[in-house]
Formats: sequence, structure tokens, C-alpha cells
Amino acid sequence: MIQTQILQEAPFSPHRLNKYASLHTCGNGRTGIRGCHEEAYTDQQRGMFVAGFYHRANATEVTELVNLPDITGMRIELDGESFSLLSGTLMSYQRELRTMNGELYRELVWQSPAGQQFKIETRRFVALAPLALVACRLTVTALGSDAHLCVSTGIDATQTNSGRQHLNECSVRVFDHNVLQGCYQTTDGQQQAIITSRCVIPSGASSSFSAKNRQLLQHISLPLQAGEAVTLEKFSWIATSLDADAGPDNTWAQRCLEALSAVAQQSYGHLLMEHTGHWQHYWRASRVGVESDDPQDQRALDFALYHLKLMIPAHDARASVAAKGLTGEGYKGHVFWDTEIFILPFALLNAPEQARQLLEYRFRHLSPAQDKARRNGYEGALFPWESAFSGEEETPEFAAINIRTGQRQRVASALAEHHLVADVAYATAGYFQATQDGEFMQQTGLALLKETALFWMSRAVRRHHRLEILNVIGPDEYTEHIDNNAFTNYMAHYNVQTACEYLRQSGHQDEAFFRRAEDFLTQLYLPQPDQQGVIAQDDTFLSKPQCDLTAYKTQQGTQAILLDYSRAEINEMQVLKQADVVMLMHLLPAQFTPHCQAANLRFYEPRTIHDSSLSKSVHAIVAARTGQAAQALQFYREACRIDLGDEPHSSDDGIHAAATSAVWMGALMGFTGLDYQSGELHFRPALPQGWRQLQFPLCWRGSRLKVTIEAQQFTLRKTDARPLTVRVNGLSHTFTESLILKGSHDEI
Ligand code: IFM
Repeated sequence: MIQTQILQEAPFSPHRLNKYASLHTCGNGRTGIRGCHEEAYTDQQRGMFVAGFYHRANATEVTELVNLPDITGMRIELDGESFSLLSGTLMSYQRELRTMNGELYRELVWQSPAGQQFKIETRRFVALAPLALVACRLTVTALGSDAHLCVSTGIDATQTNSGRQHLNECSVRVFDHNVLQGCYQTTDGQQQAIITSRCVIPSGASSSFSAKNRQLLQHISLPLQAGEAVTLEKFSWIATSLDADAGPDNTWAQRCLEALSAVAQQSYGHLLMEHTGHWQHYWRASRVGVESDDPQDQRALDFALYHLKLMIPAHDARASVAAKGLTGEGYKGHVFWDTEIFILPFALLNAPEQARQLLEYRFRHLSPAQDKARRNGYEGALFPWESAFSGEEETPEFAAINIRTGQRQRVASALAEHHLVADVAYATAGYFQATQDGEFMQQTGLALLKETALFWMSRAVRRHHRLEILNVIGPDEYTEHIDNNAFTNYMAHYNVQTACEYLRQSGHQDEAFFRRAEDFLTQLYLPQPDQQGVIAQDDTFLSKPQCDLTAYKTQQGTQAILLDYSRAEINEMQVLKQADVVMLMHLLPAQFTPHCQAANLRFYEPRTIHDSSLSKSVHAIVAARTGQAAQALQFYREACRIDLGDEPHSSDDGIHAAATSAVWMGALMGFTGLDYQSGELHFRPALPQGWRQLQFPLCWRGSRLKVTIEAQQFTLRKTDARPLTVRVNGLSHTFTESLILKGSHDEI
């Protein structure tokens, strides 16, 4: 059994309710349930989300990932007193997410205000198979004298997305005196959800039911004998109209009842055992092991891989990864470039079929992307900056209101943050390099590459006797509407170049396309390094005044600078929200010398606040690759603390999905120098001080590899005997089953 690190919340703090609700989410890539306490707290934001289940409440609202009716809440009364961590006395408390099997576990001893002590244990998991199953268990022991327990639980459809109600309650029923079922429909009538729950209650318990104010509840009442543990198990089946076997026929609700009844024959313990087996399979296939002086490094990696499993909708190519996964309402559950650039590499090198699906998500939405390009006067495909289920642009037109001025700030990303187009192409090329999946290339990849390339060719304009890309936003969102953003121009160039390469290889005949592409490639302006090696982020960046960022850097992630300056003012200063040129160095390292990479890191980092969670890890990677191991480790550990750090509200509305994947990326692409975009596996090991060993699996072109890096040895093992060529520190090695290179990192 692989024992991964547990994620403990200790001690209980009401200030961290929502942070831990996000971190302690249980899920399976299809359903995510926030790790809220069973009992209610005023500020606690419950959440259950199903990948792809979006809805737009009305024309003035933004499409959101629907927060579904809750099934985890329980009102627990002990001798007539409501159990709450905020009343009575907490004698002991332990709450942990067991990442080895995705079980959320809590054990505590509570002394009620009347002085009676109870031991309470709660457990839950969202099954890896079947995906619709959620299991919960409550065990209560009266530690002093006999007592009485009342539990009310069921299906609570008062749940909203921060006040917006997306669902109508269509019917609620109780079957056979023990099964509850609620059928819901989005208010536009387009989608349905059926939630079915069943409690297995101890003998001697009595129960009644109520359906009132959108709450369908079972009320269970039973005596507790002192010292005797009493257990209640609750199983729920979460079905939505996205499921393959969903309605419209009216037997769907019946099938949900049957499906639940089949699994609920088994005990929580039995189902947990099976579920643990699935998680163990995942950990055996994907775990990254680090031997480090600081145990937090392993914890961060286990946390990241746990959440990666939860966020990738491996079951359904119609869904992609939301910016907060399925852990909260943040960013309305929308999909950004985060998926292709931060999350897809993990899928690609562990379960390539999942990376393929993530690309198929874009391919399915080629048509709306082409429409968006046309509407804006371009050719090809302009993928939306934020997308959901339909593939339409979902970026809100305005950001939150400025309550001092009453003005709303327009969000320009949908209009100008076009680099996402090249990011999709970059991921497509990377997928093919790592898999050589010709079928994908024919059916999906070539169309993605060609349509994205066409976009750039039509997007560039002739100015100063060259082609330029004007009025864009690069990854650094504090700098808007700029010309020739280095990141965008280089990525667009890469996009068109790669499209040409693959289209030619496949025998594509469109000569007019190739001529136009050649013209684009030779004439597109690519800002060059100056004498110090610095590449201008855009045409005007270097002429703007610098700003002392010390105060803001200490509060990074909070966007504190926006309290002192308007966005328009920030736009006119050398202030970066997140890595931009440094990001480019990370994605296309082969195009820049190590000296140039280091120079840009040195130049831009002091100008970067890291207000975006996507920034630190990228700095870590570039620092590690340029031989600055100590600085890299510092960036890396700061990146790991984005969700795991002490800040009590850092993750209230969900974990940072891309930053989480970047914990994996930082370890591999930074400290082992892993790069695959060119079609060959490259390593340049540079373990930081305090890391004795780093070990991880990789899936490369159908082979399963195990990489082990130690101070004096680099080992690659393979499970098949096909010859493979890899490059370590620039030197080519071909091997069949294993490659062992002895010596320090520089020597091998
Ligand atoms: O995609 C990111 C963007 O780069 C910065 N703001 C948050 C988005 C979602 O994570």
C-alpha cells in the first residue's frame, strides 16, 4: 500500500473553514464535493459540482458551473443540543484528507454545553468507480452516560452559486421509507440532475421524512448507550443529463434508484476498500517521490497529484478542467489556458489518452472558435479566453464593481488575450511529440494546428516593413493593449511553424497556405535580446517607469496594488502580474540561450508581483534550468504554498488548479530539466540542496519509464525492450531497458 502524505487541518479554526473546504475536496474528475463539515456554519460554502454541468441564470449573468444540491450536510443533535464546533468544548480534534484513497476523515471529542462528552467520527469519499457514487459515514459514541441522538440529513436544494439559483425542483420523493430522490432541472429547462440518497440506519432507530423549502430530509432518532458506538451510513447517487444513460425517458429516475440500491447493499467499509484499490492503482502509476530534508516537499507533490486526479474529467471529452477544478465556484468553473499549458503536461506524461481528450474538448469547439474569429474580422479559430460547455466566449464583460466609484472595470481578455490560440497549438504539438498518435493528428491535431495558424496569419498586420501583432494582452494581465508582446509573437510564430511542419509531413496540399505561412514566418517581428540579453515584453514596456514593488510583493496574490493604483496607471508602469517573457523561456527553452534566459529572469522578476498563482512555479523552472538551484527552490516552495500556505483565505473559492499542476511541473521541468516539446526527451538534472532523490514515472511514446535522479546517479528504466533515445545534459543516449549514468549532475 502506498502511504501518501495526509493533509491535516489542525487545530480547527473557523477562519479556515472555506480554505479547508477547498483543499479537502473529495472527487473523481467527474464529481467534486467540497470538504465542508457535516454541520452548518454561517460562513461555510458548501459545494458539489459535476464536470461540464454549467448553466447561465439569465442573459445578464455569466455561465457558471452549477453548485448542485447538497448531500453531505447533517444536523446532529445530542441530548437535544445541536452539535457545533463553535459551542461546548472541543476536547480533541483531528481532521484529515487521506490522499492515499481520497477519504475525508474527522474524529473528535466534543463536550456539549450541558457537560456530556461524545466521540464523533465522520468519513466520506467520492467513488472512483462508479463515478456517480458518494459514500458518507457518521459514528457517534456517548462517552459518559446514555444519551439521545437525532440526525437530519438528505438532499438540500437551497444550495446556490453565491445566491444564484440555477435549478428548479421538479419532484421530490421518498421510496420504501428509506430512499430519497430529488429531480432538478436548470431554470432554462435544458439540463437535469437526479440525486438519490439512502441512509442505512442502526436497528432501534426511528425515522421520519420531510420535504419543505427545497430540503428533502430524513430525520433519524435513536438512543445511545454509554460507550457504544452507533453508526449511520449514507450513500448517494449523483446523476445528470450529461451521463450516457440519462433520460429523457421517465425510467431514468428509476434506474438511479436501482443503481443506488445495488451499491448500497454493501457497507461503507467494503466500498471504501474497493475505492482504495483504484486510488492505489493511480498512485502506483503516477506518484512522484522526493527524498528531501523538508517533508513539506513530498506533501506538496502528493497534494498536487491528488487534486490532479480530481480535476481532470477523464470520463468525458465534452468537459475540460476548470480554473479551480471541481473544488469551488471561483472563476465560475471556466476553462482557461491553464489547461493546455499547466495541466495537460501532467496528463500527457502520465495518461496520454486524457491529454488527448483535453485537446478534443477544443476540437469540439472549433466551430464557435471560427465564429468568434469571423466576428472579430479574423480567419481561422479564435478560442475563447474563458470557456465552459458550449465553447462560446464566457469571459465576463466586466470585473467586480469598484465600490468607491460605482464603475465597473471592463475585462479586456476576451478581446485581446489571444495567446490562448497558440497555447492550444503548443499543447497539440506536444501531445504528438510525446505519443506519435497519428490517428489523433489526422482527425484532430492538423485541424487545430491549421485553424490556429490561420488565425495568426490574419491577426498580424504589416507595419514598419514587417508583420506585427498589435493590441494584445500577454500572460501578464497588468499590461493591456500592447503591441508585439514577445510571448504572443514567439508563440504565434511557433504555432504557424509547427502547423506547416505537420501539414507538410501529412502530405497536405494547400500551397497557398504554405506560401502565406512562409511569408508570415520570415516577416513576423520577434523582439530580439538586447546587449544584456533582455527581450522587451512589448513595444513600450522598457520605456515605462519602474515602481517600487516591495510592499506589494509581500502581499503577493492579493492584488493589493489595485488599492493604490488604477489599472490604467499600472498599465503605464513596469509592473507585471505574472511571468510573461519568463513564461516564454519556460515554453520554448530551445530558442533562447541559457544566458538570455537568466538575463530575463534577472530583469523581470523584480518587476513581477506574482499576483497570479501561475507565476512562481514558472520562475522556479527557469531559475532551475539556468543553474540557480537555490533561487529555484525558493520560488518552488513559495509556489507550493499558494494553496498549502498559512494564509487563511488563499483558497476559499477553490484550489488553484494550474498552480497545483505546476507543483508537479516545477519538480520535473525545473529540477530534472525535463523537456519534450522538440520530440526528444531532454533531461538536465539539477536537484536542489536538500533533495537527495527524485523519482517519477513517465509515459513516452507508448513506453512506461521510471526516472530516478540522485546526487551521483541518473537512472532511467523502461518496462519494454524497444530502443529509446534520450538526451541528458545535451548528450544523446540510446538504451533498451535501462540507462544508468554515474557522476554528479554536471558530469553525466
Ligand atoms: O488563466 C489565468 C490567468 O493567467 C491569470 N488570471 C487567472 C486565470 C485563471 O487561473
